[in-house]
Amino acid sequence: MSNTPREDRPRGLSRRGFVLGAGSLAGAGMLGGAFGTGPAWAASTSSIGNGARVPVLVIGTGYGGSVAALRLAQAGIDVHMVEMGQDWSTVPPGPDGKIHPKVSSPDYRSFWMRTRTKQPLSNFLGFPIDKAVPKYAGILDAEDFAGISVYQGRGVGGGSLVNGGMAVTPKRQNFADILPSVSAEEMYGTYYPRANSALGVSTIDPAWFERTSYYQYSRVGRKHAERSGFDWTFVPAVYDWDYMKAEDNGSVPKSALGQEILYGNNHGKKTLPKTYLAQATATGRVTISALHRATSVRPTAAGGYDVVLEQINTAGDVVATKTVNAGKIFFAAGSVGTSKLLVKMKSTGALPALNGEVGQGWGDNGNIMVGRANHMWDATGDVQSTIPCSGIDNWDAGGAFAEVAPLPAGLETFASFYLAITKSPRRAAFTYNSASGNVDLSWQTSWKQDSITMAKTIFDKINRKEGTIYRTDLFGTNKIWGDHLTYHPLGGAILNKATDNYGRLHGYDGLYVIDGALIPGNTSVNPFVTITALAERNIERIIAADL
Ligand code: FAE
Repeated sequence: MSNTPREDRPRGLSRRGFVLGAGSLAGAGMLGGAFGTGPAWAASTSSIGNGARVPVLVIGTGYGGSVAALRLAQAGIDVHMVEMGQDWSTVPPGPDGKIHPKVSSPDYRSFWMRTRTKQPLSNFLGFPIDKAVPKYAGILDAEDFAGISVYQGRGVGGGSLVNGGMAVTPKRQNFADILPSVSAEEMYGTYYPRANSALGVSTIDPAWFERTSYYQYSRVGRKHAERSGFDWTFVPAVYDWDYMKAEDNGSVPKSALGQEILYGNNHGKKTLPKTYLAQATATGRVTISALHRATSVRPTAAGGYDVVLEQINTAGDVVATKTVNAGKIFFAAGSVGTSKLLVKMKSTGALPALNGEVGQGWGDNGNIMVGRANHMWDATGDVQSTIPCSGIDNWDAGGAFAEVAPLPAGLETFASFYLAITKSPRRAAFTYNSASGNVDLSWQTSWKQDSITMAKTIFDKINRKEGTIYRTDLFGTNKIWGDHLTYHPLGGAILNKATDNYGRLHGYDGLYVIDGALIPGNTSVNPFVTITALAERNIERIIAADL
């Protein structure tokens, strides 16, 4: 915390003062069952000691890790979680008096260890909008590989802190393509419902949708989709819709309606620290060490595994290196984090018996972004909710499912903006680079052409029908497609290949993968509900059979 740039800190607000305030808010939030009262949540962060022995270590606190921690704790097993990012419930407010800044004004809190922002939309009206920031353990990592930037959440709660909250269960008819070795009957009968309920998924009130000015952009998106003959559908989310309505009538502080997304939401969103992790820490069996990065795992002669952890400060300096021993380890560092660790451990001889599937099968969920320029009579609104609530489904005919996404610029842009998920067949591999000591990813930027072709099955048709054109000013000068990134990394330790059919890594007893690394590159929709449901399925089996 001491590395927060002084000039960026608010005057008169000490960290201690904030933490006390946060505690009382947390109490109110938990008692009332309201998700609106953020950013206070059940924090139970500690700092694990060098030489500690724990029955179970979970590396990462995103969806997979949080499911594992809760279910293990409920089964009576003590769990320690390590998380390389911060526990945002203990971070002092920034110059705006809030924990998380608006999407329109990123600052040191926004990006993970960068000296310059890397906003997904890099330009506006053709002008570059990125700017210098102090290096800091911010909430969103734009991790650069040779052919793609992979955006990921950093902090206790992982991707739930930064994501758009769209909580989508894939159509059952597509499930065999998504996870071919898993029973659809079990998933749709038991684990998807369990995940949706624990995550607090719900759909917007359609009557309010029709009247609020904050979803005008979505209604314009519907009009254009339907006039071109596409299926338009509401998309469920993990935002507290009652809180959003209260934001609209001005009775509570604005979050989704106040340009908060990507760099954290101060209110309203049901992030993992308010759902799974709150329940997990409430058992008294789960502790979390934030700002601790796992760098190595190797078996010991006495049994279990030695794990090397680097404790870092908010500037990224290593302040302590610790070795802890764990009986069992759950890799839940996300598709990229888990894959990088496993590939490095196999290649450097720490875990040589991992099989050759480790690092394989990585995909970008076919992510591609695009904007369309509307006519003057199709204004999308100078106020826009940051939580998308609708999508255009052309999966069967064109291989694309497009979210009608906000462009919360605070002024009328006359733009319709979309994040499409496409059926991209491309899969990349992670490999260890012994010269640099880094893990590389073989993704090629040109592979996004498949996604562009599929997305065009929707947007070329809409443009023709509406007499409109693509925006060329959002991703550079004269550049239509946002083809340089993904928000949805998946794969690298594929279920039933690198692991058995429940996530047990081949070659070692007591090592498990339980996050997006298990999923073979595509979920046909936004992925976190599927990651959560698969984790629920796997942990149930592992607890029954292995523990
Ligand atoms: P994840 O949530 O990434 O958690 C992994 C955790 O491990 C992170 O907290 C890391 O900091 C931590 N970690 C990594 N390496 C280490 C290490 N070596 N030591 C210690 N800790 C480590 O993994 N999905 C949807 O379904 N709907 C959406 O609307 C949506 N919007 C998105 C918007 C953005 C901007 C982004 C970035 C993602 C979005 N996603 C969305 C994707 C979703 O958040 C993502 O699939 C899940 O968070 C992945 O869950 P995992 O459990 O695999």
